[in-house]
Amino acid sequence: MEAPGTHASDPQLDSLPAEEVRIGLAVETLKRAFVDNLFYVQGKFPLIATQNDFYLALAYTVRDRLLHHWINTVETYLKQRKPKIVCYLSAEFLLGPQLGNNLINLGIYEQVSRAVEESGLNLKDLLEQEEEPGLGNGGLGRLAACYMDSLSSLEIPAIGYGIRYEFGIFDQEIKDGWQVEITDKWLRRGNPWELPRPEAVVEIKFGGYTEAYLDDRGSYRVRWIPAHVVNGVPYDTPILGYKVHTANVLRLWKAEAPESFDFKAFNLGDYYGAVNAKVVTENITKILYPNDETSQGKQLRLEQQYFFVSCSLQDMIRIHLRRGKSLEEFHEMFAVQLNDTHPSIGIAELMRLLVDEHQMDWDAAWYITERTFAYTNHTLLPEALEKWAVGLFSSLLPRHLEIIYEINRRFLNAVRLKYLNDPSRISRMSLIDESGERYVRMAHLACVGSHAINGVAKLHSELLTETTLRDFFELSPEKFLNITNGVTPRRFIVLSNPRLSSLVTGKIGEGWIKDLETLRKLEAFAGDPDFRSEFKKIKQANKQDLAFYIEKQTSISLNPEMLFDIQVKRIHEYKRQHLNLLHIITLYDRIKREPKTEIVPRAFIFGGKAAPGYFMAKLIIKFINAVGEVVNNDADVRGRLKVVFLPDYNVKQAQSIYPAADLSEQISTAGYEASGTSNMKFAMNGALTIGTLDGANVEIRQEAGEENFFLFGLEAEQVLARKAEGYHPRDYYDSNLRLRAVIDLINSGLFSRGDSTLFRPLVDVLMRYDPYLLFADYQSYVDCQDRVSETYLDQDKWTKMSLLNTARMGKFSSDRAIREYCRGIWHAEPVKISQE
Ligand code: NBG
Repeated sequence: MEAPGTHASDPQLDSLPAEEVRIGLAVETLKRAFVDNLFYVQGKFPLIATQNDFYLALAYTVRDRLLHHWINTVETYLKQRKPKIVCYLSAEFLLGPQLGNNLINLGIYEQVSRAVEESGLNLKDLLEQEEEPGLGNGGLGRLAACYMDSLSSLEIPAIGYGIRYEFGIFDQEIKDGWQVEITDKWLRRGNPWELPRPEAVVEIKFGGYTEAYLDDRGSYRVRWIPAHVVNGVPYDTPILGYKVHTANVLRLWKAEAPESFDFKAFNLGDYYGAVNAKVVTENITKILYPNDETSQGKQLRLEQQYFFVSCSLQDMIRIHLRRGKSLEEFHEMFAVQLNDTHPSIGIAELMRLLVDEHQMDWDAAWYITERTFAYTNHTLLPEALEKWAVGLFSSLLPRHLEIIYEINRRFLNAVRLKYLNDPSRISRMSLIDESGERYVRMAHLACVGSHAINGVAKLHSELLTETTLRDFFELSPEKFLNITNGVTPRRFIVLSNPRLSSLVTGKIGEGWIKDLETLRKLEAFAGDPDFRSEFKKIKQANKQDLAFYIEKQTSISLNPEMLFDIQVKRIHEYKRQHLNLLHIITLYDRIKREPKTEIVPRAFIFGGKAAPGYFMAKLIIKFINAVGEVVNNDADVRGRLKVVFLPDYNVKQAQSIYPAADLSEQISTAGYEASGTSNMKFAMNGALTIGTLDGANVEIRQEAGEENFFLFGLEAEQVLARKAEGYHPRDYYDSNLRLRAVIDLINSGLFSRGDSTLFRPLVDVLMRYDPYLLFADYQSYVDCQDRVSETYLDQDKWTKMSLLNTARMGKFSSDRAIREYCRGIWHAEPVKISQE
């Protein structure tokens, strides 16, 4: 590699004003800034710099260009005392790599690429260096990140509040077909995108007890005497909107032990004790819980939730008072969105801050609290609904428990007034579950303390009002609404699929990037064979790239002519990766019975992490790899089927997977997937969907047109009916020869080197209970897959369908979703940030 030629003393550039080096966007200026940063920030010069040094130098160069937007933004919000600020509270923000996205949003991808090239380096290589902040599990955390992008792009004043986990979601390795979890040390080499703000530290209390007292005016008050105190230090990451001057902030909190904390122990000679206490305190923000859609009631998790929520609310109050406002107006200046129940303790915390710390009356405080919060529900799965044992709650947050009891007392009185003589409703709706050991029900707290409650896709929102939150819907139907999820086209089309982006922009201009509905204009070209052939070439090129990457990672080679059939998402029984496997084994069985049979060559690509404690999910990963080992190496198959498990699925990988997919697997049992968001990203990039009528699939199919979607399986209502009438999976095994053959092959040990017990747990669950109705949907799925293969034979038809999918996915931009939140819940308006 050639080393960059210039550094701080290039005579040609010496005349640049200092400020210009920090903000200028010309290629020459960027080159100068790049070497400057290498020298002054990294303390390196080109000859001894590593690729990572170059990456960091470039990241700082880009950050410089973000900073003045950011400072202008903050200044504008502070000066104009008016604009309402949206605060998005989320325990997870799955940001993905920052550099590429910032280049896109700044509109300087091309210049920077040239500047880097002229410095003898390659931008792609530098982008590869970035460790992504994996501060989320899956869809919920990624949604929060997409929403931050849209908030800034739409120029809505916003702050994202969350946790700065030292270790994000684990890295996944595969050993002998099994998942192995490796600590994600994403901060190891520094994080150039964040700025610590130690001056904005806040104090968070834990444990202890409460005591009543009379204040100066003789009023009854409560004071919380904590057992210990933790400091919350904010780390800020600027989130720039697409080609606007708005840069909102993502403020993530880190727990630190207060200085004074260890003094006493230290003076007594207990050096170890003093340091240990510090370690324990700082554990709060050490690690992200790697469970998706389950809640375990672990103390540290409640500590994390309370910690970041209290930090954030105290921060909001500080900002509010600094803007010269009174607390009575708090709800007019802040809209706080609860991303699932994880931050719902905020309702009790805001009450505590207003009543205990700011001496407000209960009723006035409640009025403000209810109008401040809104709650998004992301799941109907009962195992995901958070509840905390009352004992744990009271030892950690004694004052909050009192407040929750008081909220509950008043709430249940209102329920009693409305529904006379309905005690079972009272116990169903109570914030406290008293059916056995007593628990605080966080979803109930969220419903009672919010003025708006939304689900994340039409079907999901309907099911919420009919099942999980039915009582709350009956009590206050006006609170409920649907806001279907969306994803950002900046990251998931412009950055991920540059070939498609330039084809589209060449045809219809670049307006689609900010107004995705204009992709509809592409429909006019669906009949144009030249355009179709361009479109198809792009898919092929993307498939070639992915095949190259897969071969590097797994040594499995894929022919890009094969149908790329992809399922990437967390591994979960309800998502039914194993239904996909049953289909693969069905095809394999066909070939083995009749090796000459005609078959459309397919590459089945899987990716996704399993929660470390979720045995079935881990067994599914092993199963995928085991089937791959047999199928990929069987001479009869002649390479026509390939099965790949791509380890360590994350945002970076996702960006090269979506553009290369022919077929998107969205095959959850109807009624179980709240929305899904990968379904949107695949379809935007021209993948056809095979799916059930679940989550947002319903709306994707509506938009794409029924004829451009492969539908199979029972509908949500039928699933419930089938369960109610008594479901017997074994009947399907007995009556369906193909299914039986598949199950028998698994049981024979064919995929487990003769060990007929390895996959028993999976098969047993299917044969006995099959809670996610794989057997009931099996035939419909296989038949539908046959239609997929047949359609793929007609490449021209396939390309047309694919193109129409891209053209019709405008609805699923996160910009649309954010506009709906602004209009329907937050009542927030855009604020223009000027360049200066
Ligand atoms: C997930 C749902 C997905 C949905 C995302 C984002 C949780 C609790 N829920 O279907 O399973 O797309 O949230 O809304 O992670």
